[in-house]
Amino acid sequence: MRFIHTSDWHLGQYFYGKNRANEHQQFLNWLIEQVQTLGIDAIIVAGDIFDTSTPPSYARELYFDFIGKIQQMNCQLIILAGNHDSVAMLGESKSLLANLSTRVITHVNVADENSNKTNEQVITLKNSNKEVTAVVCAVPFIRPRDVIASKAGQSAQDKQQTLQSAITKHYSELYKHAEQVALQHKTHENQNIPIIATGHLTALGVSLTDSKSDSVRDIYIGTLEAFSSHAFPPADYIALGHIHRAQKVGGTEHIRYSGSPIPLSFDEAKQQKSVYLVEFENSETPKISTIPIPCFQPLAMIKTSLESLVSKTQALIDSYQEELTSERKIWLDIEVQSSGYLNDLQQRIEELVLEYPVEVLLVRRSKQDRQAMLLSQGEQNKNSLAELSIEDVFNSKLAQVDWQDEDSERKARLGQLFTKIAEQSKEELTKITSVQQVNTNNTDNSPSDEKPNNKRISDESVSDASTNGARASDLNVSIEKNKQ
Ligand SMILES: [Mn+2]
Repeated sequence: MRFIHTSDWHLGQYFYGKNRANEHQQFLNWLIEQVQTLGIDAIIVAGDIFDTSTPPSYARELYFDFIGKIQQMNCQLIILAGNHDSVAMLGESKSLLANLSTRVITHVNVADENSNKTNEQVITLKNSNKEVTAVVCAVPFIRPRDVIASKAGQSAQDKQQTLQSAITKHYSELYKHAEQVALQHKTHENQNIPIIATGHLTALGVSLTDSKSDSVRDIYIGTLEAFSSHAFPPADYIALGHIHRAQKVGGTEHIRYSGSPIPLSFDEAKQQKSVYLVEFENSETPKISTIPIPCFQPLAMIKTSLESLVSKTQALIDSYQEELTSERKIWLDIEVQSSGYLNDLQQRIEELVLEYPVEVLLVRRSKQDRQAMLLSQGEQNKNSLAELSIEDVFNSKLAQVDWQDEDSERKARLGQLFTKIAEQSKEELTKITSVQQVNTNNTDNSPSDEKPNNKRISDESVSDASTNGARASDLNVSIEKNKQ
């Protein structure tokens, strides 16, 4: 019995204005080749099949095409939902796919002693003679509400404890069930039917850099940061997903993250992506090997000053073993140091590397640069806060955040919401001012020479509002620009 463990495909990922369709297509073709050449009986995908809950059509097409091809090869497929997947979206084709040797598990069903509810998550893998060769405890991403009823007044630590025990309990019940199934299918005394478990979570022992990678979204915020690997049942292999760098967990051999097949953020650029080939012969200890996945799209990060950008780009290209062409360019994330306050930074950089087989996807200022810029802005602002519009102030607050490209929508929305609130407040203010003015006019018995004074106040507020309005629309324009 041999199966491939993979996870975190993130089909449909939108990446700084690019999509990953080409890379994903090549990966899936490659995976089909492995199934063919290595005689694979099953593939386990441990969550995050899609990048979002509403993946684009091309991503769904990749998924269904792949399933169609795999099914023709007598290979079973187990698909687990991850935290990025939508239970509803993955679930809608579940019954259809069950007819194509594909089992899709979207959410956990907490065991009810009197029902067979856990059955769905206990899956048997069979060989071509229809004999059971392994039993899988198929556990997808566990949403806390699926396993625990939240209790009011619980401290964060209590909640963490409750969730840890609820997940442990779920695994242990499934495992017991799997043991029974394995026993039932034993054809002779010495046969060992291995039990495999899956999961989509952060296990204790995963490095902080891996769990805080740009593309790994936090799960269980504030409740359970990491699941203790000792709490897993004694399965013969545990196929995990969620962390994008391939690794063994907690000093064990048999608990592993396969990692994602393609780098999903620039901080994963240097990782050799792979899948695991897990083989059970007649022993309970599997033989595990790493199958490296070819790089379908090179990504790189360059930290540089504007002056050494060209030489660093050249060095990067020189270090590149494979052929780069106008079709095959390196996607770049450039972090610029000491670039002053250039507004046209992105444009300058693009002009500098125009001749090279690279494509600049992301330009960032170094942290020190951003801080220095804010400091000097702060100095200027100290003297002139009175001259700033509220939009200027909000804008400088936005500038303090290290926005990634995928945040651009959020940033734009924040800007829009702020503008809306600001407009509303200004309207309120104008109303109050005019009411005050009317009141003053009505009750005012003062000589007429003081009237212009009132008028002056009201004019000021009107002209202020229009100036601010103009600046607010500037803000929108600059946000729109950032969106590109
Ligand atoms: Mn993921």
